[in-house]
Amino acid sequence: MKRVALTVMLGLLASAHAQKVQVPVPIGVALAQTSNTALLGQEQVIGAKLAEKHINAHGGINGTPIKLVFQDAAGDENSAINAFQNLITKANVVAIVGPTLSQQAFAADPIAERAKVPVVGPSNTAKGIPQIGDYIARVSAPVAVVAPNAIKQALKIDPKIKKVAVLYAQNDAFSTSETGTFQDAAKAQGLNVATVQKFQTTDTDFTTQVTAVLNSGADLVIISGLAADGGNLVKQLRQLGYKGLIVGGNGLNTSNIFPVCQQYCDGVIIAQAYSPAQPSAANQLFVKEYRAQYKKDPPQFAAQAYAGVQVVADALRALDHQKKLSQWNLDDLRTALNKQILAGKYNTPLGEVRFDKEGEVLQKDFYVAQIKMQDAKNGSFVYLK
Ligand code: 1QQ
Repeated sequence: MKRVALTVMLGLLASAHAQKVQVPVPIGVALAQTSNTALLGQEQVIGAKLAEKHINAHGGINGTPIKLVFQDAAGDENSAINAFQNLITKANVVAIVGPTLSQQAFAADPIAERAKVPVVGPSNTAKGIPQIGDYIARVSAPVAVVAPNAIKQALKIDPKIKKVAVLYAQNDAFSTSETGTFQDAAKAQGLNVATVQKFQTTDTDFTTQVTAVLNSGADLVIISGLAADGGNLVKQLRQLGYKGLIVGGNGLNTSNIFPVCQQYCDGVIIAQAYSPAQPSAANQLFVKEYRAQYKKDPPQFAAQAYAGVQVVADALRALDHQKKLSQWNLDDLRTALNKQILAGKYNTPLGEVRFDKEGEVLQKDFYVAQIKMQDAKNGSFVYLK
């Protein structure tokens, strides 16, 4: 009797370690589906789902379909940690695409690192993300590479700009990282940083900061925050009389800010790591499929989430060629998948993408867009030359 019980127990222990890879192949997606951060996350969910549909319509992983397992990571650290834990231990995913914010990545990515589960960050742009661990890569180019392009464009539009007011959300890791880049880039362009103002991503009243901006005599305002706070800040800057150009960072990079700043969104300049005009076949297919469903061009966050899922699927396909996925045990596959992700080259909507040995994305083309509002509701991102 005792021996039977022991054998059963040992068997259970062994099976936990020799877990097979499920079919369809589960890929975790931990994005902001609720909270204010969903203004950014919604577009990512759309991109990830389009990738799943496209991949499975084209034979999946050499005939085996993938299945995205969504866990809402909302906008805070604990929700992201819970989402990661569920995906890793309950859903037995082979990899995770997420979370939405760098602030969340610094909290949740170490969980995946310890469990040896590869993470592909779809929108984490703060400095230091790939360095969280060996299993952490990102398809979202860092602020240092993307953000300075917006300042160059602002100077092209108005070469007389001299004084800059910089504002940032001090409770958000991405915003503090991006403002550092913006301030360095402004100085490198010979601009005078007249004032630096802080706020919280939860703030709704920016009277103090806007007053300081107006008093500084700045002729360029640069904002690093998220969508709701950033949108409100743009609106209040205009309502209180600021007339100069505004550069918004990546946290404002969504048409979901239109209902927040309405007609006052007009003219905001935002650097882009994606363009619908990127000429690769992979992108033109993505644009076609996105337009068919949403009747407009895909935004950056959708393209990056699509690329994140695609990277995982392409890497799985390469491994499946070596040994059918159903023959792997899960732990071994996760480790091999991480290596393969870093080794591969991917034709994505972002263009050709590779990774350096730390998991930093290597991507060629960057862009700048400017918001054009037709009225208080309808607008678009117009790409600048
Ligand atoms: C980050 C970001 C966000 C603004 C993306 C949604 O770039 O947190 O790193």
